[in-house]
Amino acid sequence: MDQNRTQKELTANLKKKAIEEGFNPVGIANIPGSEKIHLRTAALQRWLKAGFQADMKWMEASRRNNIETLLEGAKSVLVVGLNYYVNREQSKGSLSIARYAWGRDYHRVLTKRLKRIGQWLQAERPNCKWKICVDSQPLLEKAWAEEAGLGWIGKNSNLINKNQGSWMVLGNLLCTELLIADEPTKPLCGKCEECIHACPTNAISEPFVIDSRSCLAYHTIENRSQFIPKEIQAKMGKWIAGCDICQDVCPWNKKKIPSNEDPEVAPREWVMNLTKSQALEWEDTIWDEKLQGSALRRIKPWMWRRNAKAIDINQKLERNK
Ligand code: B12
Ligand code: SF4
Ligand code: SF4
Repeated sequence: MDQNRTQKELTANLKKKAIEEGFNPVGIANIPGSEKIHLRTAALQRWLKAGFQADMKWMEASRRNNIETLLEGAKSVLVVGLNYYVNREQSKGSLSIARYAWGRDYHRVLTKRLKRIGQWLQAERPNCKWKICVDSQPLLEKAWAEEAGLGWIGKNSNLINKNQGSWMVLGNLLCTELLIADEPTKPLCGKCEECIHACPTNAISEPFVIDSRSCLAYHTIENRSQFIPKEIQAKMGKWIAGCDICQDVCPWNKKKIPSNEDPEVAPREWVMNLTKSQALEWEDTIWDEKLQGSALRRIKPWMWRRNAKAIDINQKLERNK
């Protein structure tokens, strides 16, 4: 069989495997990537120079500029999306928790499934090396997802898929096999600027660019200081963990998005019904139990109490003009 045909079959079967693992969309990009990857890497440099990483020092790792530093001889990357949208809402009195964290920790879910795919690939191509990257590795995941045709980077800076909106987390399987790449996706935001106007803190400083120093997701999840700045507190609304406002308003998320019935994305009941008094009163041991196997574990018990204290439950969120 000729080489092209075998690579075509391998690529098709690899994607089929990924779909069987519950991923959708899935796509392939070749390394080192197109001109767009250079533009996105330059955008990262501008972002860092402006100080938009706030205290996330790990964003400055120089390896983030070059995917080849993550796996020697890497030639391709399989990029996968896991749709975390479920057709449910939190109860009325609950504090707000971002959807990506309602179910089981996505780092674990994606890593476990990508590992099975990597093992399958290795059985097909015994000389092939592979590496899994989910969130915490220094990789520009959205830029590679765009390159692999999963969707486009919206003005709210999230990756959006035509059929699934932006309610998906991303994972990557780098490998030394040269696979057949997909076409990058064209951007479809058009003239819309809903997300920019809806952000209560003006954190979308210009289209596609998030200033973490103003972002509620940064302050509730990543900020390790004892207090949340007063000007942010005044705009928190009920957000205790993450923020979904710039996704909630996006027209691509208002279409009928398939509700994922996968038990690993099913919401935990406490997440749907968390009151301010519970968040303040739960001891560390209770938090520890609630946060087992959850991405919300990144928010330490003292941070939950800090965030809850900062929330005025009667506050109404205002849109930026
Ligand atoms: C740091 C980080 C954060 C920071 C900074 C956010 C940010 N936008 O950078 C904080 C803590 C604020 C954060 C928040 C959230 N995050 Co986050 N985060 C990351 C992380 C670790 C790195 C992102 C990064 O590289 N930022 C650096 C800057 C330079 O990149 P950027 O803003 O994305 O800029 C790109 C584009 O804007 C584009 N660009 C720049 N200029 C231009 C111009 C044009 C014309 C175009 C088209 C594009 C473009 O190029 C840039 C480089 O790729 C990734 C995981 C990873 N390893 O990639 C997850 C990740 C981006 N986060 C994710 C999620 C789910 C979230 C939240 C939705 C969680 C929540 N609900 O609270 C929010 C969303 C907030 C928002 N509007 O972005 C998902 C996004 C999935 C998706 N569908 O896109 C990721 C991919 C994690 C994962 N593995 O699934 N996050
Ligand atoms: S996550 Fe919230 S605070 Fe951050 S950019 Fe989006 S709307 Fe603004
Ligand atoms: S709200 Fe509009 S501008 Fe923002 S990401 Fe969605 S389509 Fe793009």
